[in-house]
Amino acid sequence: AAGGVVVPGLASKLDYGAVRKAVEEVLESNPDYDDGSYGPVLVRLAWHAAGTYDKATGTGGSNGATMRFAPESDHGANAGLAVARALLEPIKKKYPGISYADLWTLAGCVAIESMGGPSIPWSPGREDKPDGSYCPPDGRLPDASLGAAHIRDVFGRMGFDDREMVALSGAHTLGRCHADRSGFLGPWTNAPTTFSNLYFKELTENKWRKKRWSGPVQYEDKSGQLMMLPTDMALVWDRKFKPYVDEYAKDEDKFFNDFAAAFGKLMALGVPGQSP
Ligand code: DDH
Repeated sequence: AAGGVVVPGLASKLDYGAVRKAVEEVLESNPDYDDGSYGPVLVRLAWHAAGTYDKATGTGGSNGATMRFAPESDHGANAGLAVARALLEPIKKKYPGISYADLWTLAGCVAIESMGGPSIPWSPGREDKPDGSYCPPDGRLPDASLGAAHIRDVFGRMGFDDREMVALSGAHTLGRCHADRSGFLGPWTNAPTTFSNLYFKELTENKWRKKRWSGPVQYEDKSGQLMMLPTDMALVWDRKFKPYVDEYAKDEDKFFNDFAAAFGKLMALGVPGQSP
């Protein structure tokens, strides 16, 4: 296969359609989990595997699936992602020819597509590293308590521009915060298992105020049911981010197109033959 597939004979014979189907089948396999879908946590696994990339040194990124190992598995930002890794384990057993790194990223893309999102460009070719000595250092993923400068530091390090940063942030239309994982609490939208531009609509059309509680600073709407992180609010407070938020709130097709390109680029960072 094209793109330097690393398990010759195995990966080239692999039926990626069958792997995709296997991922689709686990998404809603447990109605008691969160909002009834593992989709959001699978998207988060794919993003945290990839979002450690550092363009300057070529280190980190989804290639390697180093989050299987300590110390990366224990990094605070990755709390809760063991759920997603364990969910994919039977699929890895059934299709041993796919690397963990390919499986995690593919599962994130399939989850987005199955929840109604755009189709994400994805190619195989990631190779698993053998141990934790390849883990990226802690602190490469964003800190939700910070602001626009921090978002630009972190995503600029991966090679993204302002528009891409806002587009990627739209993934928060999915899923929720868990007090026992990040300390934050609640979903961003009332449809957390449907991929849409609702996050941007909530950001621009709803009213947000600081939540009064003993937890970390977060924002809530009048209902008290929906939330925003400080980094989410930074997108409306920053003069350069805000126009993209407005654009995506108004034009879901534009959001889908930009998100698909940016998420596909994220999945490819540091992957031999795929990274810019
Ligand atoms: Fe996120 N995210 N994220 N996020 N994220 C959380 C949950 C989810 C930040 C912090 C948090 C992206 C960007 C940022 C998803 C996808 C993406 C949680 C809650 C925190 C905190 C975790 C928990 O308690 O379970 C910050 C900060 C940023 C930032 O940009 C500054 C991006 C780019 C993506 C992406 O996928 C492209 C998803 C999905 C979730 C929901 C997970 C779940 O279990 O539900």
